[in-house]
Amino acid sequence: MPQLSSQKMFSSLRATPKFKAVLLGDAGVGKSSLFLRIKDDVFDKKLQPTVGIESCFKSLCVDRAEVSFHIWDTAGVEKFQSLTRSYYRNTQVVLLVYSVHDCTSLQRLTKWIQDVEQHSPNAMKFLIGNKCDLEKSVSDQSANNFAATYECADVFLTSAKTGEGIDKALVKITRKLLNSYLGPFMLESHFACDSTSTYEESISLTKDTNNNSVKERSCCI
Ligand SMILES: Nc1nc2c(ncn2[C@@H]2O[C@H](COP(=O)(O)OP(=O)(O)OP(=O)(O)O)[C@@H](O)[C@H]2O)c(=O)[nH]1
Ligand SMILES: [Mg+2]
Repeated sequence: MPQLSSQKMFSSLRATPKFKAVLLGDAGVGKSSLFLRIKDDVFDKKLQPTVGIESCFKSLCVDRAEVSFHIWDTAGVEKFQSLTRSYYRNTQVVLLVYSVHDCTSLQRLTKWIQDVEQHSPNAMKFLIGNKCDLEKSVSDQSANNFAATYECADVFLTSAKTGEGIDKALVKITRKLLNSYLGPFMLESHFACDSTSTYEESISLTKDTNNNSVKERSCCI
């Protein structure tokens, strides 16, 4: 892999990192409700099951670093699974959602994980136990064991209904991504959100498991 010149490097460092994130999980676990909470900060208790796929952009400023997410909400029903697969390409973040109120929804995530490993093996996986406002049928221990077995980078409990845990999860996910893709030095030195700067350029970050550095620049999404 050729080294980036310092000028190119600086230019890259000034750009807003863009991450593609996909919400996956069984029907009814609350993917669209999380999507809606993240997008518009609302909860619609009459939300219809997702047909097909939908996306939105979300910008975040975490530790003075500006980051943009392109988030994809997918349908949980089996018949859309092949359509969902076609959206895995270039995904850096997979949000595996189960309902803490429904223990089968955790186990059923394995079928999504198989797909992810096949179509987007470098994506960073996060486990999200949604509906934490309801009575828990899945213990934290089971969720943690599942996360360890399937190499999820972290586990979060959220409620799309109340909003609990969502901001915290997004912040932690962003930190993990920036550290993994860019490394702490680049993060501290160059990604400060600065109202006088413009961030028009976008870069794509390909995870480099060897040295945690930017591996290549290309169009992300
Ligand atoms: N109590 C509670 N209910 C929730 C929460 N999130 C979603 N729901 C409810 O769960 C049901 C399913 O939510 P959706 O967001 O449509 O689930 P989904 O995962 O997108 O389902 P599909 O689109 O069919 O894959 C709806 O009745 C929501 O109101 C939550 O955090 N707490
Ligand atoms: Mg949905």
